[in-house]
This record gives sequence, C-alpha cells and structure tokens, in this order.
Amino acid sequence: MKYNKLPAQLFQSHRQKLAEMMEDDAVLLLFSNDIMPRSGDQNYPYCQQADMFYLTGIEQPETVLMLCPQHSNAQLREVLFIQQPQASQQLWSGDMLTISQAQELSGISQVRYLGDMHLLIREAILAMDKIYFDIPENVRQTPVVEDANMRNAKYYKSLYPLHQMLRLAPLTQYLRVRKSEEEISLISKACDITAEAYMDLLLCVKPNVQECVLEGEIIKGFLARRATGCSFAPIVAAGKNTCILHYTANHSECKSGDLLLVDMGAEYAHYAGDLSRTIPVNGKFNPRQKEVYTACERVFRYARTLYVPGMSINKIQRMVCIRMQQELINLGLFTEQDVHNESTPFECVHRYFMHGVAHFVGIDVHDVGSKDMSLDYGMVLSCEPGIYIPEENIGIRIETIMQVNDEPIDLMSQVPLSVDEIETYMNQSTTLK
Ligand SMILES: [Mn+2]
Repeated sequence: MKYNKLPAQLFQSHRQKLAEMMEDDAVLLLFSNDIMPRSGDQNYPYCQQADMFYLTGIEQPETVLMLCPQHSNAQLREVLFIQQPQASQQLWSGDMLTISQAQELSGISQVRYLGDMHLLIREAILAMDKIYFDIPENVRQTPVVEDANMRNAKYYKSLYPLHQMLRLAPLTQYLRVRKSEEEISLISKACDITAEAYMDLLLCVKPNVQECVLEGEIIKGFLARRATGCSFAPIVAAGKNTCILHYTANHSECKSGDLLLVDMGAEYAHYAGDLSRTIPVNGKFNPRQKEVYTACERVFRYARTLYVPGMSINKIQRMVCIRMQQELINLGLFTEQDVHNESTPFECVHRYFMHGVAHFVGIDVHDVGSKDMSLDYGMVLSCEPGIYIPEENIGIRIETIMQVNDEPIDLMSQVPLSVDEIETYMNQSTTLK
C-alpha cells in the first residue's frame, strides 16, 4: 500500500454500526469489484468496491464479506472470504493477502479462503429470511456493465427464490455520509496533497506550456506525496476550454492572456480530494478577467459560510444562486428586467452557472448522500461556484472542500484565493526560478 496502514478499528466500527441497522433475520453478502478489462490482455487499474473498502479496508479483488449479526453460531456472524494465494499468480502480480494479513487489516477474525464460501454462505442464508445485496444505486449513473454485486444478487435470487432481497445502499449511504474524525483526517490528507500539488503546479504555469504537461505535473505532485492516484481525471483547461465543464482532453496550449482552469483531486487511502482554481496563464489577470474572478470569489466566500448543520445542498444552491444572480447582473450579463421575464427560476443564472455548487466527498469524489438531506456535523462537501462566459473565453470555477460545522471549516484554506494572493504567488515563484 502506498498509504500508511489504517487502524482495523475504523472498519470494525463501520461494521458495528451497520450491524445495528440491519433488519432481524438477515444476512449481507457483499462482493468486491471485478477487475475491468481494458483492451487486449490489459486491465484497468483495480478499484475496490466502495462499501467493501468502507467495511473491510481490503483492496484485493475476489473478496467477499458475509455479515450475519444474529446467527446463533458466532463464527458465522462476520466472515471474510479471500483468494487463496497461488505461487503462479504471485509470480506475476506480487504478494497476495494471507489469512493473518487480512485479519489484521480488517479486524475480522473469521477469514477463510473462497473454497469455503458456498457452504458457509448456505448455512447462514438458510438460518435467515432476508439477504442484503449492494447493487449500484448512484442516481447519476445507470449501470451499463453488470457489476459483481448485481450478478450475485441475481444468482442468489435464483438459488433462494423464497428469501426476501433487501437493499444495502440506503444503509451504507446513511453511514458513509456521516464521517468519523478518522475519515475526516483521511479526506484532509487527500486535500493537503491536492493543495500542495496545486501550489507546485502554479510554478509550472507559463505561456505556451501544454495542458498535458501540467496534467503530468499534477499526477507527479500527487504520487510524490504518496497519494494512491487521482480521485478523478484532472481537468486542465486554458482559454475557451475553461467553459467546457468536464474537459479532460488536455490537448491544447496555454496562451498568454488566457485563463487556466484546473480541477484536480488526489486520492489518499481511498478518500478523495477535489480542488478547482482559475488563474491567468501569464501571471496577471486582465481587467475583465479580474472583474469576473472577483465576482466568483465573493460568491465563493459567501457560499463557504453556508455549510452549517441544518442546511442542505438544495438550500445552499438556492442561496448561492440568489447571490450569483446579483453578481451576474453587475457584470452586465443580463438585467433585472431579464430576471422578471424568466419563465423558470434562475433561468438567467443557469446560462452562466449551470452546475451544482456542492456534492458530498468521501470514498468517492462524488460521494453518497442526497441533495435534500439535512447537513450535520461530520459531513464533508465541495463548495464550487463558477461563472462561464464562452463568448469572452472566460470560465472560472473556485472550489474547495468544506467540513460542516457551526463555523464551517475549509480543508484547503492554504491555497491562494484573492487576485493579489494569486498574482503575488505566481510572480514570486517566477523570480525564484
Ligand atoms: Mn467537485
């Protein structure tokens, strides 16, 4: 592992909380993600199923977790199945987990090889009436490829048609959206790496540099600080590309006089960072860029104060849109009259600010949690207002990660924010070089 080993107690407490929420007479069967084929004989880098990591800390494929908290046989209440290490496989892929390593990582005492799985699962299922499965429930993505949990849900449904099938997703969503101190410190670490790599990146930004060269610097900055990698593909967008919200082609040149928008996040121990900033390629904002940037900055500073208990993503969005509307009018993008003539609320605002201001952050960069959920201590979200004016080649997004609190906490407050801070930092760094 690239990161420092996490305490097994973290995963034990997650399983404990889940066990308390599970229905009586139920068993949970949770499957690790499949290895995803890329092309030829190559696979994509392996990514563990988020709930599997949350509940076990195990990163190895072919892992199965069975939780059956009410089973009369204590040995069947919590069982982890792993692949039996094979010398031939280890020759190619490196060391595989031993039983004792898996016990140490997960805190589960009953770790067995997959060969024992079917009989032990059968014993648990036949003692219970209900089976929990973790089929994908992300609201933004309908699965195209069937994942291991869906496949197994169908298989066990056909094998045990008289059992009741239950959804795990609402339970793990409830738990994962409320982060422990330990989890917040992991997100903080991902944010520190992200912020430090961004500050390094600022030293490399200059006219005529290619976006992809900057992308390389971002990845280097992450890996050099023991990040697991990126929590999403970096967006490095100069000039007109700043107005493409999820621009990841990163194949243009940064030109003097243009803005550069970067949206980047390190992943540390499976927890995500997420940062967006917009800077002038040549180290100095022109008057119009400065005007639009400071408008976005004021909305950002205001938005940060809204991450308090009792708010929700929807409420923050509405309040930010009201504030944004005034700023956009002041920028001359539309008038009060245009607003009066709107057929739907914030129609004018949405022409220049068309995305959400907040999403939950955690094991996934767009983590579980709903937009109408009441915010509470322990929740961590992005704060990312933006202004996009394609006709002026100006796209600005300012994003940080906030911890919900009576006094909301910005986890990347060390990053230069004001025009002065940015210009001073960029120009000092050029003199230093
Ligand atoms: Mn984001």
